[in-house]
Amino acid sequence: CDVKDKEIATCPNQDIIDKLSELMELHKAKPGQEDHWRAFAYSKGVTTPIRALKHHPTRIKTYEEARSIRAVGDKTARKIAEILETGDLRRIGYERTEDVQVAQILQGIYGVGRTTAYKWYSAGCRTLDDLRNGVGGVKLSSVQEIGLQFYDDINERMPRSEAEAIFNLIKPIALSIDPNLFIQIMGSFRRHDNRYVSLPTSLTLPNIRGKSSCGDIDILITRPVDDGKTHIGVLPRLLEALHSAGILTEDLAIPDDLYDLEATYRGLCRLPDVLNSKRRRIDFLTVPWKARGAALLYYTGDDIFNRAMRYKAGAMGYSLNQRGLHAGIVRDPQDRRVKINEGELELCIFFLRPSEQLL
Ligand code: DCP
Ligand code: MG
Ligand code: MN
Repeated sequence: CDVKDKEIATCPNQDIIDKLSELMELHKAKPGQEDHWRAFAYSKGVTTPIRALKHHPTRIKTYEEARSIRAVGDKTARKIAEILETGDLRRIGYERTEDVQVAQILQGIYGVGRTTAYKWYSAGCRTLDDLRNGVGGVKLSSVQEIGLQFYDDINERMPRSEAEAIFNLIKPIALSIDPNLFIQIMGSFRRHDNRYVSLPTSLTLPNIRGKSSCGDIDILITRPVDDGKTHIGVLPRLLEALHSAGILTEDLAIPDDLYDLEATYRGLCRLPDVLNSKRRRIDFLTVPWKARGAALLYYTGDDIFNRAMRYKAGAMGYSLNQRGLHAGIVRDPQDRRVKINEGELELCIFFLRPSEQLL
């Protein structure tokens, strides 16, 4: 169903996916330090089956049938059987306590994590209006204030067409600052190009992407270095120009060093010439030219695809991250997780379309 968003309604196991996802979201919102790990382990144990279910072509009818899907273990299959028999999952009712429900709402505020949400709950806050009214003497940071003000906008995904329209305004402004820039949308918007690589079947599904809706706009900026110049200095000028054009509206996270080759900016933007256009989340990432392939791969995602790719690279003796694919890494024999050297950058251009390789 994930292949194209519009197919979601026609997925034969959507009711099962909905219940399992609801339980997963409740686990994510749960309090406590040890529970943090539990939620993490749980989300790994359950997102894979959910994914597998999304791509299962027929209606599942029995426990055995659920169990026959490779990613579905005994626990998940038992939950599926319960949903099939009763149309419900009792665990959801047990987990959906008031504190978890409130924490879910509060964590929808940009800049509010689990710890803050439960602290505010303990202080007596139950609703967004409680926060606005200063219940419990709670003080919000300036970023959280923005998150509260634009709560609905930020929690809504934008149509793909809107992400594209915003990018089409930004690109010429960036190129007017430096015509040699390399600027691309990444994230769920972009499609991976897997023409040059053969992947195991388990890795081909998220490899598609190019989703019909986007949670935010992820923009990569870099610049070829053959003329001895870099993109350093472009980001601060671009941010200023976009604020002046009414495209950027609020800053959420400005990098400590705007003049670094590698920087991340997070903010809100909107279509300036559309009446009452919504605030949309936007991220800018600048990376060194040689890291552009690895950066495009990583920031196109999704995160589960990245985890699988990193694992695959590791098993082949490489190390993959958003900066590149590294070879010849020497690891501590006592603890294989510890790297003694960083290795050489083996491959820097991969998963790039020809149109993305050339300007
Ligand atoms: N990413 C990752 N691990 C994280 C966060 C991000 O691997 N913890 C990578 C994979 C994501 C990409 O960065 O696909 C972009 O992050 P986003 O949070 O913007 O996620 P998406 O663009 O995939 O989805 P959305 O449409 O919700 O923005
Ligand atoms: Mg994104
Ligand atoms: Mn993002």
